[in-house]
Amino acid sequence: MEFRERTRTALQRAAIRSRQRCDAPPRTTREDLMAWVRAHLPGRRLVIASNREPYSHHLDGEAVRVVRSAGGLTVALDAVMQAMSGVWVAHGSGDADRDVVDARSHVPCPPGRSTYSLRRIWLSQQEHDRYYAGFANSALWPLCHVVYVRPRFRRMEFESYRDVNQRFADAVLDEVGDEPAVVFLQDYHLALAARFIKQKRPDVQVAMFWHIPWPNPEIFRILPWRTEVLEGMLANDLIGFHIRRHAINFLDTVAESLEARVDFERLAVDRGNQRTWVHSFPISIDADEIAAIAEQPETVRAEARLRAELGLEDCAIGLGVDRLDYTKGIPERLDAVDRLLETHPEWRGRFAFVQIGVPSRIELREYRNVQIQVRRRADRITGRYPRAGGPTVPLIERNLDFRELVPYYRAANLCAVTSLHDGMNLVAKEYLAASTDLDGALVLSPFTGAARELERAWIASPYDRDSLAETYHRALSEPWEARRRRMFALRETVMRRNVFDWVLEVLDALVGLGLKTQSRVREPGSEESAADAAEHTLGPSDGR
Ligand code: GDG
Repeated sequence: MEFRERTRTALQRAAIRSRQRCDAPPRTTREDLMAWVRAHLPGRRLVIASNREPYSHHLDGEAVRVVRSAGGLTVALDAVMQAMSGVWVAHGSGDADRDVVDARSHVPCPPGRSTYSLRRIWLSQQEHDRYYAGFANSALWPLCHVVYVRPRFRRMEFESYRDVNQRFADAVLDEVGDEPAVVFLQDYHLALAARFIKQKRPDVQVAMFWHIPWPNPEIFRILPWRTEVLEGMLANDLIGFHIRRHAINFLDTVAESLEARVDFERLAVDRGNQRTWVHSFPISIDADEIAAIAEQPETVRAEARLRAELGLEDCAIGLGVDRLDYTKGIPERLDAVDRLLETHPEWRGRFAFVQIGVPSRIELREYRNVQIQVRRRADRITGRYPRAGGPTVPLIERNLDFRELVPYYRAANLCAVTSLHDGMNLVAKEYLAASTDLDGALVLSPFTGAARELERAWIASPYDRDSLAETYHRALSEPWEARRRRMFALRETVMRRNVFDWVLEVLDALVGLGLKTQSRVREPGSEESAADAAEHTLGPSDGR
């Protein structure tokens, strides 16, 4: 490219960047969220529970190293906890986790600042195998994702899941004491916890967010313990899903499985004494932070370095970033790369597809199979369509630090998110946030929650190899002006609503809906015992 042309493009891109920053309406900042929490939840304990801990401790020779769990969700919840000085209950999974806790398994967080407490739950290997690898990831995960991996239902795994949920609930109750409290449960690992919490403390407000899809009732019906799982979930005051379709699927499932009044207008379930609101809150990311990282000089340098290392200087770059999970459609994505190079020889030697595949749940056979399939395809494509600079499909099979990941987002001319089914998919949003120069293209599966918001992405089904390959070609060939307009619109969506908005919306709904819901449970310690209250909660519908 000529010098003048390059300068013109650089100036144009700088202008776009500043315009996009100024035009975007104000969104919630970390400080706004902290202020909101202090103003709206005063005097209440806030307890968050999730399987994964926000910080883990690891042995590093003689020393202990703290690792912050990656991802926007942890960042946002970390900010809420800091504002509230609350307690985060999670499974202690680091090999030095036990060495740093006090007698009650507490460790102050964040490291060095100590504004809240992390309470660790200890699981034996057998509990972990049965609760986590077993019922959560071999039954609920495939059941909810509908990707034709047969769920495995084993009674002892479900029983262990129930026991571990009880342990989480006990830890939450212990932290809450006799105080008024708000509890926010994360994900499909904790479907039964709300019920155990409410049995003892019916007055505590409990919300749960289900980060993965919810299937239709026909599919959910095969779960042998469906009634117990649904009853457990309906002990929550609020259940959040990413998209309305999953909320409706959940309501349909309840309507078909239990005696309950399901209100499709208000999106709520009444059962005994309990009302559960079932709403959608699409999660997002800390887009400003990611955009800022993408613009830092060290990120720009890292991008140049990775181009040189992988021999990508004169090459269009495709990118995939995922945990190696069968729901993410990685073999399907690579098969379409193969087809692209077969049907469009002009891309041979001029296109490389970098796949970052973080090993995940490796104790399960299905996950090891994904790894094998992906490696085979990467080798096959590189063998068939070799490239002078390096492999045609470089495969990076390790967990990168987030700052190492952003240069890949920056470098990619195309990012392929081809999930067979996905609650949301944050990679799609992170790629857009990091593409500050608007020089990119997002190819997105219609089976992701993200596709509901990102309608101007290149939507293509991972089940249709030919059309996915053709979509890669069209996305890579789109003229710059059209490409820029498309990316501008997509990026605007991501910049408008961030992960702090998401947390605030969930907590605000919990507080607000609590005001709307007629109180039918008594305060603890009143005449009605906790056991009575629990019976109301679980009893048959009173026909309202
Ligand atoms: C569930 C739902 C929903 C990936 N590689 C590396 C790395 N990552 C980070 C990405 C991104 C996250 O992992 C993956 O995002 P997904 O949205 O695909 O997440 P799932 O793990 O499937 O999670 C999903 C999500 O919950 C949130 O509600 O969107 O639908 O399945 O943030 O950046 N991060 C780092 N190094 C890597 O190598 N640091």
